[in-house]
Amino acid sequence: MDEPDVREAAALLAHARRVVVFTGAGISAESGVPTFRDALTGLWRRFDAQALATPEAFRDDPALVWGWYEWRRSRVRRAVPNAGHLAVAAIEARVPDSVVVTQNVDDLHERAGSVAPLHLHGSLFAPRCSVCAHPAPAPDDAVREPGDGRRMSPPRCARCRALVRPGVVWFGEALPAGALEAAVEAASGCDLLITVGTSGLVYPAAEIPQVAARLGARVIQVNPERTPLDAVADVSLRGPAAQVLPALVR
Ligand code: BJW
Ligand code: ZN
Repeated sequence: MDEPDVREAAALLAHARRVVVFTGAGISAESGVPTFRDALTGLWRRFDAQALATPEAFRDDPALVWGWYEWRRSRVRRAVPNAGHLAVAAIEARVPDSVVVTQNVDDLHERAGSVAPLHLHGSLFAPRCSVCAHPAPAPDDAVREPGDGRRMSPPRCARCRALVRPGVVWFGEALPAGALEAAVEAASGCDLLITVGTSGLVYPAAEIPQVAARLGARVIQVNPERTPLDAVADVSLRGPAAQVLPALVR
């Protein structure tokens, strides 16, 4: 991480009035939650996205899909927010007009103190009916905890008896309209967007930093690797979020 770049980014933040923090799996990596596309540890390197993260996968093998998400949920339950999540909450506290937009399905922003982050890809903690969308309680971890890849039958809807599904957004599904609209509106009106720990490959979420840049906001990127979002970033801080973000709010 280059010191002049950190100073430039800290100055951009100090002068910003309306801030959007846009996060992806990388911000939770240092909490032990695996990302999707990292070379060695990414979930999509070990698991087949088509067989786990599509509506067709759930239709064809609901127990495989439910068991995999229960395994992911149990891992997140054991994880704790890191210094990156805490720094995001500190930015929110410092800049009254700020919005956290996350692609993550974990709850680490909330547990770090962020108020109502917008979850573009849903949540591991909000299962719902696959037919009538009635919300279902997240199962009690103490009762059943699946291992890596263990199949598990999903519960049934209390209202219509159809299968309950994970409350996440799978490939080919629409994003929650309210969250997406609020995110686009925040990105359109901000003067600074900080993108953290995302590969910027998944659409329409990856539009959010692009919308901000197009409408004149400055963009800071925090990521150890280059991404397609380098093209819209004014400053790219190439380091892990839990080291870089605290340096911006010191
Ligand atoms: C660190 C770090 C550290 C590491 N500190 N950084 C072309 C072809 C085929 C399909 C499409 C296409 N164009 C568009 C599509 C559609 C598709 C899509 O975008 N596909 C692309 C992959 C090509 N999009 C969709 O299907 C979306 N829906 C849609 O388009 O609907 C249309 C529609 C409209 C109306 C009606 C109906 C339909 C939905 C996308 C849903 C994405 N879902 C997932 C899974 C969620 C559930 C689950 O968790 O299982 O969301 S996929 C996965 O990717 C997850 C993430 O939120 C998302 C983004 O990943 P993210 O967060 O960027 O993670 P990584 O792993 O990619 O990157 C991590 C980064 O962190 C890396 O850069 C590291 O370097 C960095 N890092 N350590 C900081 N310590
Ligand atoms: Zn139902």
